[in-house]
Amino acid sequence: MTKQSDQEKAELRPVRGALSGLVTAALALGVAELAAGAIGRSVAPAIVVGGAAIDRTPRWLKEFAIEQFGEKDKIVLLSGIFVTVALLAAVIGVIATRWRRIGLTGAACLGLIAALAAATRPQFEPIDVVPSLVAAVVAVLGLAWLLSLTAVGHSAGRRAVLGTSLLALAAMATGVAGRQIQNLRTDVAASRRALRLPRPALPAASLPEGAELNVPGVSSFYTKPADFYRVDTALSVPKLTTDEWKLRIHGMVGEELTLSFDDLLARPIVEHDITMTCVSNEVGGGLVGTARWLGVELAPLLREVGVDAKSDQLVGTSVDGMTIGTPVSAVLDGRSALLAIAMNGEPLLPEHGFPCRMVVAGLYGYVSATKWLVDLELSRFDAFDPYWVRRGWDQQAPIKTSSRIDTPRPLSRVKAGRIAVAGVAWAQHRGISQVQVRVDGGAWQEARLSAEVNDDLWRQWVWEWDAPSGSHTLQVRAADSSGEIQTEDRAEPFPNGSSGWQSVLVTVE
Ligand SMILES: Nc1nc2c(c(=O)[nH]1)N[C@H]1C(S)=C(S)[C@@H](COP(=O)(O)O)O[C@H]1N2
Ligand SMILES: [Mo]
Repeated sequence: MTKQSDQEKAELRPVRGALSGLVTAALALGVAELAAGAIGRSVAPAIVVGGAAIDRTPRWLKEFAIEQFGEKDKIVLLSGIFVTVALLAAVIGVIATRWRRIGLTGAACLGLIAALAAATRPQFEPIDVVPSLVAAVVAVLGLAWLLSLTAVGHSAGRRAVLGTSLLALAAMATGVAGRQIQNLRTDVAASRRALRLPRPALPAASLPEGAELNVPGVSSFYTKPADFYRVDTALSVPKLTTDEWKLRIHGMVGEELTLSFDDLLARPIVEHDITMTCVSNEVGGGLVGTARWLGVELAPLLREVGVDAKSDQLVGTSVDGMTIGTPVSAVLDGRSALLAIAMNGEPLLPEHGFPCRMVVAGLYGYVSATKWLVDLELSRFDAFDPYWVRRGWDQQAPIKTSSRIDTPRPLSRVKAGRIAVAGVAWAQHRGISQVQVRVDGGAWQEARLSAEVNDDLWRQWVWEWDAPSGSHTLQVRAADSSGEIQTEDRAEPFPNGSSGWQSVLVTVE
């Protein structure tokens, strides 16, 4: 061997090391995906690490992420995890070319960290650490093997290229196969297709005339399921079929009850129109939507199991361990409170809680709307803090009166003359009685409201404006049915929902 090629080899070493680290990490993740498929649980390393990270994300970071990435925040987090793992794997690979032991230990540690993360997940079962442990073993063996190929001797280079390619292929094959197995084992799409929605014994009335103002640019009265905002902590959409689904109702009850999906369908089916809102909605924000929900009334079910008079909190738990606490009094006071199975005539979309979720009129989603619901426990507010309450949000959170300008859009340019200023307003379970608009801080003008359908729904509004040229600020405010006008005081969403009047700046030319 010539001196020159020796030198070349030394220069190439870090590159080979980094590549070996990367390919081994990919293979470890691929095999872990297979293992997750084999045990039939959504516990691939990136998922458990991401889930653990979400649960520990400080509020400022969460708010920043939602502001920057919106509903793409989960893709961003997962990508961040993969990039981090790739960087660490490359560094470990380089280190391993010089200090084999340290490198291999590093590789094992990555898998062990994931196993640790798995063990902290709410629905943890011991078997959930298996994919991460398998990843650790594969990482160590794979890296050691690749390093042994590149180490010494004639045609080490060629063997290294072959070995690396082989592992890369195996990584892809195992990853894809693992995913496939997971999808086949729990075929949510098939379960959803197979679900024949029952007819409601009590259908919702069709919309009265004038419920929809048909002003271009205003949110449609019913929000399409695909356009409906999505807010949850689930890194991968929980998979649950109607066959597997069961709902246990227990805790402070006379007699506990477990329902299968067929049991649920056998009960009287109702249909209710409800506008749902997220507590994280900023003034003027889009985390609000309306749907026609099909499902089973919750109040009769609670009466059937016999709720202890001392129980004041109904805790819903989802299949992925989210907990949400709802006042028992709200569920029993006659308002719409449903175990919903469909939205606007279609089975729930997987991301909106298929096959069954809770919906309660008048309460923010984090205290009422458990998706992928599998457990209802009658408890007490002083005995149990659900997920968001543990993170400082209020135990109880009725929706605040709010109004939003949908058109003209903020910072848009419009032509001088008559234009429609329009939007929506909501104060669920109290109802909206009035919406007012003003320009540049002038006198408040009455907007025309759409026909009221029920007090759990938003109303559209419109105000005709003779827009003079120049820059103008439009403001809106609404009053609920008691006549109380929404407060001007600005509040951030934390800890019980935003407040304040929305201002929209437009340029008229
Ligand atoms: N399992 C589960 N259910 C959940 C959540 C969640 O993170 N996990 N988020 C809640 C919140 S904060 C809101 S606002 C609503 C949103 O429902 P959507 O995504 O169908 O619009 O779901 C609620 N139900
Ligand atoms: Mo929410």
